[in-house]
Amino acid sequence: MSKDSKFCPGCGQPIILQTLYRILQEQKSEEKAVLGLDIGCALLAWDFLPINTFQTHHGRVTATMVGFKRGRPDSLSFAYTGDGGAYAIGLQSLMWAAMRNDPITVIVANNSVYGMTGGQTAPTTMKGQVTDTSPHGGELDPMTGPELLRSINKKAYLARTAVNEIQNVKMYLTRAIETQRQGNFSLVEVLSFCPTNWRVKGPAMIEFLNNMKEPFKMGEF
Ligand SMILES: Cc1ncc(C[n+]2csc(CCOP(=O)(O)OP(=O)(O)O)c2C)c(N)n1
Ligand code: SF4
Ligand SMILES: [Mg+2]
Repeated sequence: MSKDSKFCPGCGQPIILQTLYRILQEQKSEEKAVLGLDIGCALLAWDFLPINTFQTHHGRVTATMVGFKRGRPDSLSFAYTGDGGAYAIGLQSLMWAAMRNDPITVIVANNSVYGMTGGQTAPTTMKGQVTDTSPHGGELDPMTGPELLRSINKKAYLARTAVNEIQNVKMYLTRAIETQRQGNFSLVEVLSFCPTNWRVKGPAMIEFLNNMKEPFKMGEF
């Protein structure tokens, strides 16, 4: 089904990608799908699934996949990105895609840090969360992407779940794909394990993820 993973052991991102692929298989849509990858640990998915992929620059995957969809309106266009790529450097193009109601599906793996570059503070870093660049704990409430986009697009499908709620990952991604097919914008944020940068293992990893569900509300918005 997929090639060897280049993600760290325990990373949540393969769960998201495998779930997406399973849905595409069930819908017999693998050939229509194109997966755009942001820079960040998303790039480790470049040959993970047997579907066509695009590699883009950091924060540029939404704009790239909007362009792809315009060129190939019959495709299923996915922008796969980390929280930093979506809500920091890529926020402008994400907001404009939502404002224009571009019919693509954005999937955000939210691990609350800049994972690939060593775990620095991101817009999603939680109040009190210690990172290398917030040694005394994050000072702000984290940015909540789906809630923000709701205020600028009433037709979009916007949801948040977590990699340890696999049924919802599948259900929300399915609804997001259906939304794209109907011609509207969709975004699913998935809270995802980053044991390497959280510097936790085993049960502590699950506890960390579950604690994220306090500032990041689960559900459809
Ligand atoms: C224009 C640009 N700025 C900065 C970087 C360095 N950079 C690479 S990945 C990354 C952070 C990725 O964090 P996130 O988007 O949350 O993805 P994650 O690795 O956590 O999955 C940064 C800052 C870059 N590659 N390009
Ligand atoms: S650094 Fe974190 S997000 Fe990146 S592959 Fe490793 S566990 Fe996954
Ligand atoms: Mg991240």
